[in-house]
Amino acid sequence: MAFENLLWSVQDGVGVVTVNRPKSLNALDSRTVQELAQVVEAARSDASLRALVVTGAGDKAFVAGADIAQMSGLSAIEGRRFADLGHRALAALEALDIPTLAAVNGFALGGGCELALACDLVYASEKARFGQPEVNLGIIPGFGGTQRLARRVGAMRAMEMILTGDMVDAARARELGLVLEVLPADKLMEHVLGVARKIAGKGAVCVAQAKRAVLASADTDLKTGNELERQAFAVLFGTEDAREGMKAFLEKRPARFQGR
Ligand code: CO8
Repeated sequence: MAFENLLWSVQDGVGVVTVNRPKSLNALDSRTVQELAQVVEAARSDASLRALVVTGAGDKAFVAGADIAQMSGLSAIEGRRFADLGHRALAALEALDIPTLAAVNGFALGGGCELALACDLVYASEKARFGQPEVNLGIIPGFGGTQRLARRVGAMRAMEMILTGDMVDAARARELGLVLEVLPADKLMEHVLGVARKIAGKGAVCVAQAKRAVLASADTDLKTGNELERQAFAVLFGTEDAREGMKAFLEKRPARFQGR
């Protein structure tokens, strides 16, 4: 796949998508968001892909937000369309069966913070800065930030970030629960790819079921969520991977999962 504003590579079943507009700190214009949606759709229909890593080009930014130059000319209707485009792309990213990992290598602001929030696992370099600075532009987060940030860090902490527009550094982002781990800049990608490969080596069906069940916990009552877990647990006993995983344990050898 070739794109104007993204780089795309696949190695050992792990896809890496890099937002590549370094001159504007990888800001998301509508074309870039459309291309992200295309990558997500391709990832969804490629059974050989086992994990997806999202990062930004250069050493300064992950994604510094939506492209303010493009956004400045939007009417209310066009603003709504832009928000719809972003929401669709991020919802599709979140809904992928494979794990998604954000390698936040610099500024993750506005739509960039929201892109990271739509990923399952977020790792950051020491240089990363997170923020929802939309209030400084007279707008609010429009790619799911008010919802996903509040769910991930709690409503009051999300409120502080969204109402002040202040950035938080990587260490604070980790304290808030926005980031799992902070790594030296030159170790970030290696670490994230290592985690991606580790998960890629598990059974794809149980990874997908586990991901769905955990995601459901965000907006499902406990009783419904626990029932969903029991259903998924039962379904997995019909897979070859479950036979193989338990057999391999009993035979004291590594499991060879086939994803079925
Ligand atoms: N959009 C467009 N261009 C940008 C953006 C951006 N978000 N961020 C940086 N750039 C450009 C700058 O204009 C500059 O371009 P040029 O060299 O042509 O002047 C270049 O990138 C480098 O940036 P700076 O010179 O500003 O670099 P600094 O190191 O001085 O500052 C910052 C870095 C702090 C990241 C600063 O660039 C900044 O504050 N950027 C804007 C961050 C921001 O406000 N992001 C939120 C945007 S709004 C948003 O994301 C809403 C999402 C949902 C929208 C829903 C639809 C309605």
